[in-house]
Amino acid sequence: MIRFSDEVRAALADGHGVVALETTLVAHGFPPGEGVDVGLASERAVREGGAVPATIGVLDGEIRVGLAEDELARFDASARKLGPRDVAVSVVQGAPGATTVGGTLAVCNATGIRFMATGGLGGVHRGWPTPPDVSADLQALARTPALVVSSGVKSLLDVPATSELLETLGVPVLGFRTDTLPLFYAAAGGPPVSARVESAAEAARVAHAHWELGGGGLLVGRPPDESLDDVEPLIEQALAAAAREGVHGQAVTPFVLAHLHRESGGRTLTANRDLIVGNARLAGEIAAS
Ligand code: PSU
Ligand code: MN
Repeated sequence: MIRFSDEVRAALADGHGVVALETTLVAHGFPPGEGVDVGLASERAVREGGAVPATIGVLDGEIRVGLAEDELARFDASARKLGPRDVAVSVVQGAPGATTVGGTLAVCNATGIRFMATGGLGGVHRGWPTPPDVSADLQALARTPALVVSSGVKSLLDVPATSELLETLGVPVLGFRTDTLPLFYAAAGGPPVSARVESAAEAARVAHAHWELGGGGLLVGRPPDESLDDVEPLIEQALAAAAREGVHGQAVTPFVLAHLHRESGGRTLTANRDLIVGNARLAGEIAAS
């Protein structure tokens, strides 16, 4: 049911650092074709960090851990979005499936991969409990002994509420050279992290100690290198447009991202790509140490 690339299998057997990468952002986070470039750039960044990338998704009824370029290109907008509960169904029914952070972590749990990188974690949606939408990413992170590097949580969420829930779930939230959780596009202004770390090696030591104690997942928040501080009004505009047009559930994120990319003249698109690649590099460094 699970098929590893030769490289990932060898890396896991040798105890070499391996960093899992998701396919939902490849399939649904960028305009057609661009997601694949972001995925490939992330893989290169993990290698630059000193680790082996393992991009994860479901193809032809198998969970694939480590994908070739032509396989990665099959994750387009027609792929199903797979949260933790959807992976088994996608395998049995043979439908191509792009794993979210939570879906990817479910595969990490099954395969012993301890590190992952992404753009933004899912979490508590604004206005909770209407809609009563809390991403399965949070529970998957709480129960999986893996460290996820992100630039905080998705920009369209209720970030303080998500931060509270991460505390409830016992997930350490480490700020990478910052005291606050990055707000995805913006570096500053988020809720406080539970601890600050100054280096990849320090993050790795904290993760190791947390797992020795029987702990599960950890989040490392890395601020974007270039902070975009004027996106919040566009996010509110995009969410209002989504509500007006009856867009809900899984369709909200792609709708909002497309709106931001359009209304910002492409600035959020560049920022999104850069932060994902930067997070992959840092995850590679942490995995390597
Ligand atoms: N952040 C982005 N773009 C995305 C996602 C996050 O900027 O496409 C994806 C990730 O795969 C994340 C998922 O795991 O959205 C969460 O979706 P939901 O809220 O439906 O659980
Ligand atoms: Mn959701």
